[in-house]
Amino acid sequence: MKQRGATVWFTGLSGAGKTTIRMAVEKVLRDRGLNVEVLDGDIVRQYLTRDLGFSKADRDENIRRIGFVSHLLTRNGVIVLVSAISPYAAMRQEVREQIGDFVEVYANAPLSVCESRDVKGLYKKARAGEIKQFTGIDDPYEAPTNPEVECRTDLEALEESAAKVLAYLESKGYI
Ligand code: GGZ
Repeated sequence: MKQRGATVWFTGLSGAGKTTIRMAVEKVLRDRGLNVEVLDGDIVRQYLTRDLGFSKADRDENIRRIGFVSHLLTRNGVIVLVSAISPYAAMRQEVREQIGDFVEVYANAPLSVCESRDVKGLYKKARAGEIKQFTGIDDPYEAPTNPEVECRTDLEALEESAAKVLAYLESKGYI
């Protein structure tokens, strides 16, 4: 039987754990032999959306392109794992409607925690004014109000977060 596709869309602040959970989920899905593809914001921005910056218009365009590719893959039976800050609720809604089989995962950690992790030193630069329009510092993040899965990455272990996502996908028959 042909695999049923879905897009699992990880949204959240920089450093909230989107990519980390995505990688844990990805490993399980690949181990099960499923068709998986990954669209990760910082990689996509080196290729598909290389021309874009971080204004609202550019972020919207970034999400629109990621959404379009996700739509094509999803309808061909791929499990697509997207991680992008995707700060605007209206754009997330737009891609949700386009894709249909859409699972929103909110990687939720307080800004103070994301900032203290500061894996790439970007928050420090944003606070120093060296990076402008940094999400959570001087640019908005509209938190999901009704995500399919919410992972409190400051409170729960990575395994717990990944298990929640997998359990949801199983409950819907995607995997
Ligand atoms: C937010 C920025 C910015 C600004 C560079 N604001 O944690 P990271 O480093 O690896 O991931 C972030 C990535 C954000 O790209 P997205 O495509 O996910 O953003 S959006 O969905 O809003 O289009 C961060 C880095 O790029 N980065 N400048 N100003 N994050």
